[in-house]
Amino acid sequence: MTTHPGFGRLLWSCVMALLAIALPASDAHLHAAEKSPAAEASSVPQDEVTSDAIKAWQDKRFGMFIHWGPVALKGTEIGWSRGKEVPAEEYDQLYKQFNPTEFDAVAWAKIAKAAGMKYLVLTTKHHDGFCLWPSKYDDYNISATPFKRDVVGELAAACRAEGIQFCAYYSLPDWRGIDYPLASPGGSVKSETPNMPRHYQLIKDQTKELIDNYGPLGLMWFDGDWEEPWTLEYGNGLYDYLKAIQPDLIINNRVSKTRISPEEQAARGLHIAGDYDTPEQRIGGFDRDMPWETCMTICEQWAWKPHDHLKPLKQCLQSLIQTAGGDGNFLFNVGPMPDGRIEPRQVERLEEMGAWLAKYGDGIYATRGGPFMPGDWGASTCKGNSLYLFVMNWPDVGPLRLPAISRTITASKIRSGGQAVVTQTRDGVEIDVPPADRAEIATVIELTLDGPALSVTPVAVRLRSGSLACHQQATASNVFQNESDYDASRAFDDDSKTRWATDGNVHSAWLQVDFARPTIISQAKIDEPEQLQRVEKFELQYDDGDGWKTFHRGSTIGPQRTIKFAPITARRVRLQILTASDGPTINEFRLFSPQTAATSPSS
Ligand code: FHN
Repeated sequence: MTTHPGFGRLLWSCVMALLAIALPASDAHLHAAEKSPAAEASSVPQDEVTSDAIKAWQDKRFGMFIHWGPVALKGTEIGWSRGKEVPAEEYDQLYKQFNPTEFDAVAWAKIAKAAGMKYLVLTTKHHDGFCLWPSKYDDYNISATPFKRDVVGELAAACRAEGIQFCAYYSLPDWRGIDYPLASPGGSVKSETPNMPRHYQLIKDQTKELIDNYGPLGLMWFDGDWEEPWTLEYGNGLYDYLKAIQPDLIINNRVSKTRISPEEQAARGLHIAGDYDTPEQRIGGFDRDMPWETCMTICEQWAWKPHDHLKPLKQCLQSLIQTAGGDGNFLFNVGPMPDGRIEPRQVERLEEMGAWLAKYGDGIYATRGGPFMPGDWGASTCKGNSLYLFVMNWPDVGPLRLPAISRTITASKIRSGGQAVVTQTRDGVEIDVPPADRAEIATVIELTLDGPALSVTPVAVRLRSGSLACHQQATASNVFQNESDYDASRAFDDDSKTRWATDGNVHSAWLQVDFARPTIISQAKIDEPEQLQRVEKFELQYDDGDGWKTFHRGSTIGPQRTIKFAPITARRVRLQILTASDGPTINEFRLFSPQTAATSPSS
């Protein structure tokens, strides 16, 4: 390569600029959006084409995300490590060493298929500007590497052969760009030759090139909309431009401007283009109206990182189940290595997910979320007259109690082995499974209703623990910055996602509950966050009106600690933390009567 890759594009930009001057305005945009034959031929309204495509995509439920590029040679984050862990000049030369000789597109497609993934999104171009295909609009691409082969083309073909829908991720920012105004995350470094209109034209040219050469694509996954140079007008215009080229192309909301609040959008009467929402590294909220997809990394980093933390199978599958239960798709990311292989341990994790889906995938694919909304308890999905329950946590005592539903349960079966007793009354649905039959990842129970399960109104599920302390008056010696989000009541709300917390450098504290009347208890269950275990020595004390008396002494607590003791009668009970390594914090402090304790599964 005799010229710096960017030089070619600079030259092209100058040529284009001259043409724009020389040609009448009508021809200035040589790639202006012509009505594609598909669009011309289609008599079906665009909205209908889009909604049919989205329905088919939602049925797929589970996809593979791939973040890959020359940065794999450094094992640092794609885009974001440029100019940080890796000096920009060095980062931009990595392509000269990029030679993933082990790259095997068929193997990647087969790995996705074995995992139960039905579509695949590849970072064809990330924020660093490198293109994994031989783009004629930018010579900073795969053909300039020793590897030379068209990664996008090979993977698109392999996906089609395996029945996996091929999709493209494309970054709107190009921090290496000649024309894109920002040359680093957030723009602390600026381009010396900014020209956003020309960059916008490059985006249109390259996305059309991806569709023309590798399409029809399942979806375009745009990213980077949050940066200032990208405007709502650019985004909405790009959406319309691409829909005219491929009407059934699904386009995510990051094509436009996602970080304008709904209130501002309404106040300004803004239209934000995009066919679905994209919550990232978190499970989206239950929503059957706006299609959405959670994207999440199987490790911690999007691009490959040596010895990165790999998520446990339970977390991987429960994230998928909770997402489907919320009516969302789950796009799960792998970062291939510099030699072109996907890390064997990541492949193994995906195979384990595929094995689970082989058994229970009928409760995930082509389902809709609900009607029992996801929560601590688990999640549910529905399809036809079937309602699938994925129970992940059980009450401390007694059966799982679900709210009443409008349809009648005509049959039930436990899919994950063992016995289940399902009882429906006008007050609700009780699910009783012996502790020995409760599955580690999710106990799967299929209910058959007397009509379409989708017709049942979605309802939230509160996992009631049976704790006598639940929602009783709570106080504490210290609360983190006196914030109500962390006050004493959070340890008595039956919600393990909230917690009581104290200020930093607090090394002793108490957490107290007042039953308002003398109450008999014989078991406590204390849940200290696994990642925040700070208690080193504690006591359980009760006040029967005659001062505080200690009835249990311990050292560490940890997650889901169960403590049994001879029945005591008390009006107030407290956890007296005598020593802690730092500000103690407790998710839940539950107290049970001898009756409920007798049936509580041993934890
Ligand atoms: O900056 C990117 C990031 O590198 C990654 O591609 C994720 C994937 O959704 N999107 C952006 C961060 O929101």
